[in-house]
Amino acid sequence: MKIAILGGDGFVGWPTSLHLSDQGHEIHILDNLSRRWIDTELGVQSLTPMDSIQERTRIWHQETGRRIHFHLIDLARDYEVLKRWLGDNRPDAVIHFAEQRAAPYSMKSDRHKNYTVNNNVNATHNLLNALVELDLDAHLVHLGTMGVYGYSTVGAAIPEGYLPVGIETIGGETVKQDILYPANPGSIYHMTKCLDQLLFQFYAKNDGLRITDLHQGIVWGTHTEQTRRHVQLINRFDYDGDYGTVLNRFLIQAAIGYPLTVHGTGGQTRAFIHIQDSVRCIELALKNAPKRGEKVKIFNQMTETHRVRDLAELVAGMAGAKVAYLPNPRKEAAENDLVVHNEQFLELGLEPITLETGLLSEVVDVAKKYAYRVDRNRVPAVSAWTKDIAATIERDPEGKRLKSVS
Ligand code: USQ
Repeated sequence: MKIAILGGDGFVGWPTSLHLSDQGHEIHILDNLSRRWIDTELGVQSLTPMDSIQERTRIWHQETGRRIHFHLIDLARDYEVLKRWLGDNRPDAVIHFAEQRAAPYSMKSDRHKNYTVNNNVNATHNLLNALVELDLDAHLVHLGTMGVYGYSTVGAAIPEGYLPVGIETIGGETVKQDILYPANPGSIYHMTKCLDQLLFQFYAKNDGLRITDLHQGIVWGTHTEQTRRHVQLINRFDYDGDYGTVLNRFLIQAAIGYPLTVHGTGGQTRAFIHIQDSVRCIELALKNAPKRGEKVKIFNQMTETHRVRDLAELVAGMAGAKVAYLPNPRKEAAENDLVVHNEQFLELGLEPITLETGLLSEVVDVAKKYAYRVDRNRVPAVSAWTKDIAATIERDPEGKRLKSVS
């Protein structure tokens, strides 16, 4: 297949590009390199040293003889350029990762809120609009989030996208319908993924676009089979307070002797998936496209759920680290349960990699190797969800941890 990977320079986009290229597909990365610019804006860098996208693809060619093509395009702003590229190349599938993906970054300021909404919603809409205009029947696979469901505990398992409901008619009968599970975003970032869902629903219904939406949990780990092949193919690894996600942060904190930064009581339960499984799921989704005219196919792309404080205790026990319980900069339930249906990928043959000490220690080893690149001042999460929360927390003079001022 000829596959366009939008956002193919990012944390999941890059290993997906390698994985699918390895399987013989013709890969085109479309990316505006915004993630690298955001590193510059924030004054942080990936824990792992990343080469330029051109250098990465050169090394891939050197190692495998296969080419990954790179096109510098801003999907949210350059609609005509995107349309021309799609019209000239007519890919069989488009994988859409090209969105600002950090919840804390999306909550930093009014500017960051605007950027996240404009970038994410326009990128998705430009793509859908162009596919229709060009009569291009490419299968669109989108990286969505488990966060569209919210994390309130209702005592029922979360279905894969659709909730069967009975609606009472005026005549008193009950009509059954499958509706999108009620959206309940916890950040501006998560809200954009909820908006994406509506765009997909409309374009699948109105224009017959074939769309798969992957509601992914928190990705952990760093290496995949292909990124291990050469030091310059290494994946990015975010550890900072905006882009680092919880388990990877705990692992790097343990590696550098930084007390593990648990927010609040650490009672939040979240869904997780290893990066290797993430790329396998994308491959499975590609092979199982919906038919024209079918509703959007939704998968829950996660393999297990864990409570944040349990993860902290696990990592602390494994690596001999301390745990710090800090004021929570986010507005979220202090405790929640989470049960998630994920049978579709299991039935398609996914054999989940679950949390096991070997893989956890591998990340700690990577973190130890590159510990010299870590700026400890960038470890605390300081983006507050509301002005009220911002007023109750502050950084200590060394910027090393949050402390309560109330
Ligand atoms: N947390 C801590 N300490 C930390 C960092 C986070 O206790 O140092 C807590 C947060 O308060 C939150 C939970 O861990 O309760 C998860 O935070 P996270 O930063 O790991 O994940 P999140 O902000 O939800 O976003 C990440 C990705 C996003 C993806 C999402 C999947 O950045 O792109 O969509 O995970 S999900 O969480 O299932 O919505």
